[in-house]
Formats: sequence, structure tokens, C-alpha cells
Amino acid sequence: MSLLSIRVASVLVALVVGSPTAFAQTALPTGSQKAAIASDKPAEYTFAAKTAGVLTIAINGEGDLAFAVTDADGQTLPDGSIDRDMNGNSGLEMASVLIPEPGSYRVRVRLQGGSSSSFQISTSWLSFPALARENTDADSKPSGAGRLEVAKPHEDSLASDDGDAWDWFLFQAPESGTLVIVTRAIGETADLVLEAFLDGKFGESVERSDQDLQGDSANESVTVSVTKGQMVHVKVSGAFGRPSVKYRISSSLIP
Ligand SMILES: [Ca+2]
Ligand SMILES: [Ca+2]
Ligand SMILES: [Ca+2]
Repeated sequence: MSLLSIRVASVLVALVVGSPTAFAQTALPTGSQKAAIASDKPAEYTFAAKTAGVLTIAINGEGDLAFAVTDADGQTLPDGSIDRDMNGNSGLEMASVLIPEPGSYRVRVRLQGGSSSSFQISTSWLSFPALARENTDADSKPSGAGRLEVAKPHEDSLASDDGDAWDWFLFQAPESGTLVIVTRAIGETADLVLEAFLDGKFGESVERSDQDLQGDSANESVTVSVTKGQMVHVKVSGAFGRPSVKYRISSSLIP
């Protein structure tokens, strides 16, 4: 999953263009550049942030474009999924995204519908260390997900004010079937969101629940078809603001 990143000495950010499958990559300066895109082949850029700061990205092109800013693991940053259709134009997108800590990040531009298109991308980087919001919990990234056994409930918590804003878990399906995962608050409730991701693709969930089942905003449920041995990553986060809650995550596999 790791992509090469080429550092541009004069700036704090280096952007590299390439497709997820090809290794041919072109360095992109923090100015403006044209690029080609296909609906089945997003354009992917990587950049290295030496500090926390703000990354501003604008794209303009044919067709319905959207982009996401992710960390090195591929999980989308908070407010990092952008499809705003500026000025009523589905191919015109713009956002400033908070980069919470030094590290390697990616920007993935995708074409929604249509076959191929070209677009222009412009970026700028504002280094601002005071914005740093490090999340030191290992389970804040898919690579540090807590391993859970199917049918064995687990208790955990979110404490956003201490930087613990979401948790990642990993299930491995002991056999093929339908995996059902649910969350419940322990004690005082909060508005939770439960997401499931398959096969190490953390950009977009295959299932997302913010259904507030039984009238409780923490009661969520996702259902995923799995094959024996398949890895299912699960993310528990807050729907709004900065959640602070104890919760239980339970699972069952229907063969
Ligand atoms: Ca769009
Ligand atoms: Ca936690
Ligand atoms: Ca909810």
C-alpha cells in the first residue's frame, strides 16, 4: 500500500501523481497541474507534511469529480471527503482540510460516472503547528486495529477531548456467511456511527450505520457478507462533535 513520495526541497509538501496500480509517478509542485482520470482509475497524489497545517485543494474538470484526503493507511480524514459541486458545477470542487499531525497523506481524485475526463488541480499548503491534534491511540488507524473475535463482545470507549475520537477493530471471518456487528452504549448514550470496510480499502465503507436503532443514537448495526478468512475492518466514531462514551461492540456470524 505504501507509495513513494518525492520531496520537493523548497516546500514542506511534496505531491506525487500516479495511479494506485502503476508505479510511474510524476512529481506535482504545489501549484497547478493538469491530469487525466478515468472512472475506474482515480488519480492519486501523496504528500508528506512536516507539521500540522491546512491543505487547500481545488479541482476543476469535465464530469462529476470528487476527492478525498486520507492518511497513510488510507482512512479518510475528518471532513476529508469532498463532493460539493461548487457553483452548481459537479466537476468543480474546493476544500481546505486540516492535517492533524506530521506524516504521509494522500489525495485521491475520482470521477463519478462517465468514462474518462481531464481536470486541473491546484493545491497550497499552510504549515501551522499549533493546529496539531495528535491521536496517539494505536487503534486510531486501521493498521493498529484491535483484533476482535466473532461472537465475543468487547467493551471500549471514545474520549474525543483526549484525542480518542474513533476506534478501529478487525475481525477475521472464521467461516463464510453473514457477519452482523452491533454497537450499544454502556451507561450514558452518544450518537455513534458504525462502518465496515473490506479487503484493506479504507476510503469508502462497504456498510455504514447511523440508524439510531430502537430510538437510541448509539445503537448501530452493519451486515457484511464474508468468505472464510476474510478480513473485515470496523470503525466506531461519533456522528457529531466530540463524542465521549463507553460502548459495547458485539458480533455474530450466520453461516
Ligand atoms: Ca462533484
Ligand atoms: Ca478508544
Ligand atoms: Ca447513531
